[in-house]
Order: sequence, then structure tokens, then C-alpha cells
Amino acid sequence: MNLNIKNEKLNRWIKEVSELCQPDSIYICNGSKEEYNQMIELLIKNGGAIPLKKRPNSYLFRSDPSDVARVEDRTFISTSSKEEAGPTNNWLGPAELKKTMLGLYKGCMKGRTMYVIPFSMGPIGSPISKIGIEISDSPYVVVNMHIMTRVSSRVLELLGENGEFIPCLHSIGAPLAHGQKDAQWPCAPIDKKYISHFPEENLIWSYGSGYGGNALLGKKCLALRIASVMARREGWLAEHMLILRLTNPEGRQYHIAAAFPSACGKTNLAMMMPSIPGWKCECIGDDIAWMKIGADGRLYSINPENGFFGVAPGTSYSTNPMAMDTLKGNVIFTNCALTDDGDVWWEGMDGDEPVHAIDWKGRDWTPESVHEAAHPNARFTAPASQCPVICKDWEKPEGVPIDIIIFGGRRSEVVPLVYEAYNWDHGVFLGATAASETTAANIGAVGFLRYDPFAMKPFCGYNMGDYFQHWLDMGGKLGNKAPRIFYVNWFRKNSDGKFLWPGFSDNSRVLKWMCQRIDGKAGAQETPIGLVPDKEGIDLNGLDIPPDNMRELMMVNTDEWKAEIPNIEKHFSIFGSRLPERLKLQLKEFIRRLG
Ligand code: GTP
Ligand code: SPV
Ligand code: MN
Repeated sequence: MNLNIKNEKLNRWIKEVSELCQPDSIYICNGSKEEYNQMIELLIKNGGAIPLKKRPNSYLFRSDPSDVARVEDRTFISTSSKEEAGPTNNWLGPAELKKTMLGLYKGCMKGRTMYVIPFSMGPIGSPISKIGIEISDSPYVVVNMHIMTRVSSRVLELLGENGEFIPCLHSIGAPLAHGQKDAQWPCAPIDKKYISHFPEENLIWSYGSGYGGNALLGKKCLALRIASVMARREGWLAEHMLILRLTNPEGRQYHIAAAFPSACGKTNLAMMMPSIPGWKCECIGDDIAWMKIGADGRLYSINPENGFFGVAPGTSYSTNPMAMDTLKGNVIFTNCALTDDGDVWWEGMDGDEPVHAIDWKGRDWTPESVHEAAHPNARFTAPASQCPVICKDWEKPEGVPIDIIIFGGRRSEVVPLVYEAYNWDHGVFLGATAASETTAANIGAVGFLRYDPFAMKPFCGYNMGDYFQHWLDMGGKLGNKAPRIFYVNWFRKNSDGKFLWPGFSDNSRVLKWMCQRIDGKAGAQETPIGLVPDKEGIDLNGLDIPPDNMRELMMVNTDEWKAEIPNIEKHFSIFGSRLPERLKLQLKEFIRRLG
């Protein structure tokens, strides 16, 4: 077998994996357009790709109903000691987990092609970038990786003979017997799915799922779970954050990074069209930020991804016009509905509902149907370069200097629209105690409140107590050059269950207050939870919002917050001795402020 690869470690790995998984053939990807088109042809023929008449070079896929989102219950951090993975991760020891998975991998690619996908997270050749090689038996994964990462034969050239890469092994776990007809979306049953990480060896093994973060291993597996471990070791941050540039009418630029849990508004905020005159927002990234301290002592951030894997439902010209314009062509849609004229549709799109469509399960759908037309976690995969407001500096290898960090979540109650941390440690406390109602981005119950520190509960590759400490340490290194930290909640509801805040483009009003805060141009009031805007603090010009709504949105109810304390204490207690002293002190001070 001569694959013409110079890297010895890679050659050895490909040989090992092919002997184990026994594919019919091996294909080394080069990342070209021709290759993309070839894969699409193949997927149209026998992989369920439906070409969309209304959108050039765009295709719809329908997944198996059991394989529609990340599976946190089947995601593992496999370190030698359970303590290292920490209380927020599923743990299995490497020996046991590898034994089980080797059993599953044995012969799992029979009847299929094994694709070797060389990719770079971050611009190819940038000192911040990391090289990964994904081996997968899914052509759907290949085309998605083409969009989401930088797939190229240049990556192999860069690797040379001895270069380092992160091996990412993926199989859908559905071997084909001779002559067996393939399923439209082959995958393994839920109890056979494993999304495994071996951070001590920088190794990823995924089995049984073809969907999103379970299968596109550059994203959550590499760029967050493995990268977070590397980041801690090397003194930087790998975060579940969007990055945007906001420019005020005077031309001053602010760079903002914001961590919200899955399906809580990152993509929307990242490419928002400000409703306040003269302000401009440009997108740098919508899901992941790698942040390092630069030579000038400030925190610089890059987006390691190349595309958006965004939530479709709710996306419309009225909520997120820049996403809609990004989706005009060259897009992969998964689990959206198909209209009779050959376009995609999802709940919340502009205009009238179609009178008839085919739903994400392939069934007839009409507005009378009881089921949704699109799955709530239906997604689009689109090149970031197609976003009309992509920032010209989005691929700058050194990144952009971050002025503001935002944490947040989906809370129908208690948490006000916005508040500012008193200082870095208090900001870390806000990140560490972030709680949010669960969404369809993970398989499991939707709408229950859980702690999701830094929006990283599903994505931190090590003990989260140590992760908190790492954030505190980063603050120490940044000193007075540290970004200011804020907390937001776009999702507070009134007693009728309606959102109090219009959100989307009007979130610019909240960002404006933050910018004015860092320029010393806006006042704030001290409350037990942090600094909240003065009465005139948030620019509401041109916004028709009842004063009562504003009052409810901004309300800090001491009794409600006191009721949170036992929950925070319980949440903190799981970290035992790994909970940093400085966070214990923050909690103590918070309790004191609540009186
Ligand atoms: P992941 O890709 O899973 O990490 O999600 P995300 O954080 O990028 O969330 P996204 O921006 O895709 O938003 C998820 C859902 O929340 C969509 O249905 C949006 O329409 C909705 N949403 C986003 N921003 C707002 C907002 O400001 N207000 C309200 N009410 N809904 C919002
Ligand atoms: C998320 O769940 O935060 C996502 C989607 O961004 S996935 O890539 O499937 O993880
Ligand atoms: Mn995400």
C-alpha cells in the first residue's frame, strides 16, 4: 500500500486503523472542489443527499431519528485517574474503554471506504493552528469537514516526516455485508455510541454516530475537549465562544467574546445587525475561540473553524438576516423540512408556513401536523467566508484583542438582562455559576435548568475545578489588561411565558452599554449580583418596549438570589478540594452582599 504520505506516524496509524476496521478501500482527501463534488455525487447516488432546486450547490440530508444531536451521556474523558476527568465528565479508564471500542471497531468499515481527512484548525501554517487527521467511513463527514475546517493536502506537506497531529478516528459503526443495501443514514444504536477522548495522548475515538459534534471531530472533540487540556498545559484558553467586532459611530472598535451554552444565541449574536444607528457588527467566529496572551500583554483570540454549523429553526430575515444571506448557496442542510418547490424550510422562517412539505423524517407535513417539520436541532453547514459581515481580519493568525468577555445562559426567571462583574475573580465566579435551561443540541430532556459553567460543561476535557483555577491564573497574568466581564440573559420571560426582551438586533443596545462602561462613559449601580445599568444606561431609542417590561427585565430580586445559594453551594461541592479558594471567597462575598 503506497499512499504517498511522508509522515511515518501517520502511515503507521493508517495501516493500524485499516487492519482493524477492514475497509474495502482507502482514500486520502485533498480538500479540492472536485473532491467535494465527487463526494456529493456519491451521496446523491446512495447517501440520501437531496439537491435543492432553489439553492445552488446545496443539499438536504435526513439523519436517522436516533442520531440527531450530540450525545453527552455517551461522551467520555478517558484519563488514567477519574479525578483528572473531574465530576462534570463521564469517565472510563483508558484500558477498559479501549478494549470495548477496539471490539466495536473490528471490521466496522467492511463494505465501506475509509477516508483520511487532513485538516487544520486555524489558518494553515499559523503558529496558533493545530493539525488533525480524521479517519472516517462517512462521506457526509468528509463534505462537512471540507466546510467546517481547512481540509487540504497542504496540511500533509506541512506535517512533513515528523510533524505532530491529533489522530481523530471516526466510524459510523455500520459495516455492510456483501450485497447489503445501505441505510439512508447508517449509524449504531445509542448504547453502542462512544465519543471518547484520551487527553493524555491527544487522541480521539468516536464510534456509532454521524451527527455534528459527535462526528465532525475537529469541532467539539479537538478544538474544545482536547484543546482545553493543551491550553491549560500551555497557558492559553480554548472556549465555547463567539467572537465579534463592534464598531461605534466614531469608528472605535471593540472585540467581544461570548460564551453561551449550545443553542443559546452565539451564532445569532456573532452576526447581529445592530438596531442602533451608526453601530456596526462584524463576525469573527460563532462557536469556538482560542485565546492567547500577546506580546503586548492583551488577550488575543482566533476562531479555529472555517464554517458555521448553525441551528436552523428560528433563523429568519427578521432574527438573523446575515445568516440567511450566508445560506444562499453551497450549504449542507441536515434534518430541515423539504418544500414542494425544492427548498428547505424550518419553524420560525419568514413568511407563511408551506401548505405542504416533507418533514425531517421524510413524512408528509402540513400546518395541521402535530410534529415539527424540521427537527429542533436541524442544522446548516455553511462556509464562514460567505457571511456578508465576516470581518476582514477573521483569519488573522494573531487574532483580535478581546476587550469584553460575556457569559450567559437561558434563564426564564431570576437573571436580569445584563450585569457587570466587579472584577476578574468575580467574573470567573459568574462563569463558574452559569446555569441554563437545556436545549435540543444534546440528546436528552429539554428545558431543565442545569449548571453549565462557562458554557463548557459538555466540552471541558479535564477536571473543571482545575479549569476554574486556570481562568483565575489567566487573570493574574493579564492584570490590568484583562478584558472586562459581563453576564447576560436574553431569555427572561413574563408571567405569560413571553420573552421580555426583543433580543437579536436589539442585543446591540446591551453591547453598547458594555462598550460605554469600558470607556468610562456609562454609570452603573451596585447590586449584590454585580453592576447593573443606571436608569438611562441602556439606549432604548426607537425601541417600543413597555416600561414595566424593562423594570422586570432589570430586576434583581434578593430573595430569588438567596434561593440560588444552596444550589450554588451544592454545585461547588462536587469539585471538593479542586474548587479554588478564590471562588469560595467569591461565594462568601456574594452571600454577604445578599445580606
Ligand atoms: P450552538 O450552535 O448549539 O452552539 O448554538 P448557538 O449558541 O450558536 O445558538 P443560536 O444562535 O443558533 O440560537 C439558538 C436558538 O436561540 C435559535 O432558535 C435562535 O433563534 C434563538 N435565539 C438566539 N438569540 C436570541 C435572542 O436574542 N432572543 C431570543 N428570544 N432567542 C434567541
Ligand atoms: C453545540 O452543541 O454547541 C454545537 C453543535 O455547536 S455540535 O457541533 O453538534 O456540537
Ligand atoms: Mn456550540
